[in-house]
Amino acid sequence: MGILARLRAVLFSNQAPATVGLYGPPNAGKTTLANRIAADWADVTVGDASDVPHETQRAQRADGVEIEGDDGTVTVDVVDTPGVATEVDHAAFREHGLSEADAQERARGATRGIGESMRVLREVGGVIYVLDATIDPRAQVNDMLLGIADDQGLPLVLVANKIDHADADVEAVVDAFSDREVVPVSGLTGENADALYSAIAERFG
Ligand SMILES: Nc1nc2c(ncn2[C@@H]2O[C@H](COP(=O)(O)OP(=O)(O)OP(=O)(O)O)[C@@H](O)[C@H]2O)c(=O)[nH]1
Ligand SMILES: [Mg+2]
Repeated sequence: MGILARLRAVLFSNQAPATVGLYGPPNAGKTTLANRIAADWADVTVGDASDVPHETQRAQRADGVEIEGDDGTVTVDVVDTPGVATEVDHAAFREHGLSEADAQERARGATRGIGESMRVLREVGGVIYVLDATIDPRAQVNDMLLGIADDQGLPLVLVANKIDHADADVEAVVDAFSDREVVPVSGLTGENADALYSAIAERFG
């Protein structure tokens, strides 16, 4: 740790940790990534992941997670949030084998979850924005959420997730958000997690 970082750590050691929210569209891998961060640094689990979208329907958290990067350490409260979508189509859940009643219920929970994510966005001190690098990043929901985060002046780490996947196209994410630094990772395998931890420590420290 450099001398400034050490001085800052001593001066602000009693300060409450920043709350950092994982945000993004459904199925981007937020919970998987939150679990990896929490397992690597706090030996805890945050929540359940699923290939059925809108699995997370309430914000869930791991508090006081101390994360070490190349140039410093930061302690953050990590909040995994429900995936945000501009539309919730209950019929899509039927394609995952859910009954009509279960699909309706999941759609209601997903919609409540989006409301919860938007409420929590007003309370966080920083955002880890998670994109699935296997799908086109130019979606309305990304512009909407990134715009709100920018308007609030929130420090943000933009993640291109699922780089272990054969269909991952990190360049498409870099092209779509050329004014931002993109951190490619795999929450599933942990590939490039060190770069993410350095970005977190730098951005939220
Ligand atoms: N190949 C690959 N799959 C991943 C990765 N991260 C997550 N997944 C898969 O993507 C699916 C969605 O993962 P979740 O972690 O539940 O995604 P989420 O963003 O929390 O989804 P919601 O809670 O629905 O918003 C699951 O099938 C995960 O196993 C990754 O880095 N690589
Ligand atoms: Mg989730």
